[in-house]
Amino acid sequence: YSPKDAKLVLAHILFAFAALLLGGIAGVLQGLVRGGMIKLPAGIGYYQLLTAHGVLMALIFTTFFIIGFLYSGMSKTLGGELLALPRRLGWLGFVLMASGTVIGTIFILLNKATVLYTFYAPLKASPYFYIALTLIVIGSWMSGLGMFMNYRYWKKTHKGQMSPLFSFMAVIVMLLWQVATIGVAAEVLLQLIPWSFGWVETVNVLLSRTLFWYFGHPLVYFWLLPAYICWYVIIPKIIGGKMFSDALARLSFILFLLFSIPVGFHHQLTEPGISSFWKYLQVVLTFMVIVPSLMTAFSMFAMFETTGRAKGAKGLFGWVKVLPWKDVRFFAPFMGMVMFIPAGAGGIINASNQMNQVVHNTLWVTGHFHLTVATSVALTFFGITYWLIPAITGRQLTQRLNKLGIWQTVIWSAGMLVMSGVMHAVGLLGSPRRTSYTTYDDHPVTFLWMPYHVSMAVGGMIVFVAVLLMVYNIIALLRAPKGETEYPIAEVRDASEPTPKLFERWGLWIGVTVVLILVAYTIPVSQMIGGDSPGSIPFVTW
Ligand code: HAS
Repeated sequence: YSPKDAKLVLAHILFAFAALLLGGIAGVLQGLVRGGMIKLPAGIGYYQLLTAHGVLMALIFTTFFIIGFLYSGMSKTLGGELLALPRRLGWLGFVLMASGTVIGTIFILLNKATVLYTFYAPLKASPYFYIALTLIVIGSWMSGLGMFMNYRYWKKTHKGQMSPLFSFMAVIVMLLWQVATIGVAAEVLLQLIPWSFGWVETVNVLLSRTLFWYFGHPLVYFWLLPAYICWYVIIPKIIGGKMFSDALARLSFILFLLFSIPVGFHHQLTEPGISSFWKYLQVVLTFMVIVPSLMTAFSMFAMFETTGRAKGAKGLFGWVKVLPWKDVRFFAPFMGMVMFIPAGAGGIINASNQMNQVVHNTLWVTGHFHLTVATSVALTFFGITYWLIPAITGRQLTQRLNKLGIWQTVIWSAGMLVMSGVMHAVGLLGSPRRTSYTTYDDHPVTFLWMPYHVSMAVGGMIVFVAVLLMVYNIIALLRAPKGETEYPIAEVRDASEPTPKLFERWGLWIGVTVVLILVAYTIPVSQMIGGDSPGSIPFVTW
């Protein structure tokens, strides 16, 4: 593996795990506060810790890990080394994002940015927190630009050839990110920074939340799709099989590009000021974005079964027996896949308007995203880390480390299962999300919820043990004996259909994406800007 590229990738991955550790500490502490089990010293607040937890885990751990992983696969599949300029852009992106993270974290720790990871108005942070976020977004754009350039060069020099699947998927992920972050950039630059500096007195809350969710929903697919890259491209190789279909994989990613963005209103179904027609339209589009996940589930089952049969497995479920259960590179992402079945079902419940009225703003939603991003996605990222670090640093994933990895996966899965399961249950009993013990959980009326909150904290402590073990494993991976570890990239099954050239007509897919966004957002956003949204009071002074 190219040593220069290895440095860039490793910097991202290690930064990501440093964020995971800090975010994990904040996470377990806020869980204990919420369970009424500890009191925080030195004026530290529950919401402050919750902000640190959400920002460091959901925004920083994921973004750094994803950019590092995508760069690694581009280097591997586009000729074995990145071009000089894309690599330099990668470093520029890293420095900007890292500086933004440090500044942002300082402001959160100073209690000057206690605005939660969604940071939408009317909660107000110090302007420097928003500037820090801007640095992170601009940094990520630099990295995305680097990847697009490298990909374009490959296409130019390989006229008429289909690009390697990993790189195709990486480009979709970064395109999705590029289009989505325009929303949050507009919110931060045009609304939050001027407002927090005091240059303007009011802020259009409805518009700010809409711009946030225009970004916030594709954000969740920005987390999910790199995990899908692992499921489609890496896992078949690890289990000694082949990919089910290149065409199906590409189509599912294209559908994510089209349908991830015009769906933000499903986070705003209880929001006054958006007419039910536009909510309805975006709910329909939300159900469209479920399709590529169902295609992925089908593809995974098909890949497991064809591989199993090639190995001589018999019967309906014979393939289960021949899977490499003792290999953490498979086991961790597989646990992620299994958990994604209930996690996805929960998402479909959330998206259904009537049921959303029951679960919105309850701990059910927190349970949903701990199963999706913190279980399915995180476990897949851990599974990747176990081979990626040794593969790029020229070391071995020893049997001992593999075993520790399996333990770490089991502990993480068990803790998350307890925590998320309980969150779903107590959410249905009406327990609100993002509410500290002292806000009203200590009121006698809430006695029904308290045992659940204590169980959540216990689940959180189990997960924290897995965070510590992961950090230990990473240090051990960096010091593992020298040797070779494979960067696993699967081939496609011989019997699969050829991939239509149409799938690489980028202009077409970007064009359709833009049209869908315009259809879903133009009229409601113009109503918000004009101040004539149905039933809303859009201008609030805070
Ligand atoms: Fe979600 C809220 C709807 C997926 C994350 N979601 C959130 C929030 C986050 C989040 C962070 O419609 C909270 C935001 C906040 O702070 O307010 N979500 C959905 C839907 C899906 C979905 C329809 N969400 C995700 C993913 C996330 C994520 C993925 C992170 C990575 N979500 C919502 C809605 C809300 C929401 C509403 C707002 C709620 C509210 O009121 O506030 C879908 O994409 C899900 C589709 C998934 C599937 C599952 C396919 C299964 C597969 C696994 C196959 C397994 C195999 C192994 C092969 C249909 C691919 C099997 C082997 C065996 C042996 C069994």
